[in-house]
Amino acid sequence: MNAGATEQGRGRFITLEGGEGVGKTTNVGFVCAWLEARGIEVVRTREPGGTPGAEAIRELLLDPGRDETWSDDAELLLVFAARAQHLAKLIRPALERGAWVVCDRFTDATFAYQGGGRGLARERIAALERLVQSDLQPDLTLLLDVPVTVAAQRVERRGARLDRFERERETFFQAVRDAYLARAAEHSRFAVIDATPGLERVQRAIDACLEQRLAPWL
Ligand code: T5A
Repeated sequence: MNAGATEQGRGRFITLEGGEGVGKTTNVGFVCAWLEARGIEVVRTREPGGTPGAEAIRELLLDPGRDETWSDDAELLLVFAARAQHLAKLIRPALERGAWVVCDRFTDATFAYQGGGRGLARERIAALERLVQSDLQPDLTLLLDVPVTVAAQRVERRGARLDRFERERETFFQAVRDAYLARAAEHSRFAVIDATPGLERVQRAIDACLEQRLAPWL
């Protein structure tokens, strides 16, 4: 059995969440290195995406240059189509062989963006969550929380072409942040990390959180 696999042989599922530019991608690497240093096999992945088919759906979702805009329902279904493929081809097989999966965004992003941002009813999202995931949920979710103005400055400083979501208004990002914080208050698997300070301080906070929250499984 891999180091870190549970008695039943299943690995653990860790997700990183937060709005645009809060530092998820940067810190997914930190979490993977933290686990690998403890001898754990880690699969690093992201949503939307993670498999060739799901990455193709990601392109459809993020491309700002399309003539035809997605309806809110079409966007929701595309997100879950990508997730169904990702779960079937990558996440579930990895967990079943005892690897740990570290994923940049998962279904909490759907509740935050399609629910909070677009205003879709939570029950509609929850129905698709049940259909696609059954009872699979992350074991730990790190929510990187940053005021929307600070996150916007980071995205701007990075200087890359803005995707379809990054072109939304500030009220959209505020609604996304509020939805994430509300969700974190409801589910004990969340740890909220203040990601406003410099990277070194943020990673010290993540390190302390992983030490505490993963101790029972290591
Ligand atoms: N989406 C996704 C939905 O609508 N529904 C869903 O269900 C799912 C799964 C995906 C988009 O899809 C939407 C949400 C998203 O809009 P994405 O590219 O995966 O897009 O997500 P983004 O948030 O756009 O990813 P980014 O790469 O822009 O942001 P990250 O990953 O949070 O930030 P990162 O690590 O790239 O850092 C941004 C910049 O800040 C610096 C970094 O060096 C980088 O330059 N930085 C810091 N600077 C100062 N202090 C710190 N502490 C810093 N941490 C990072």
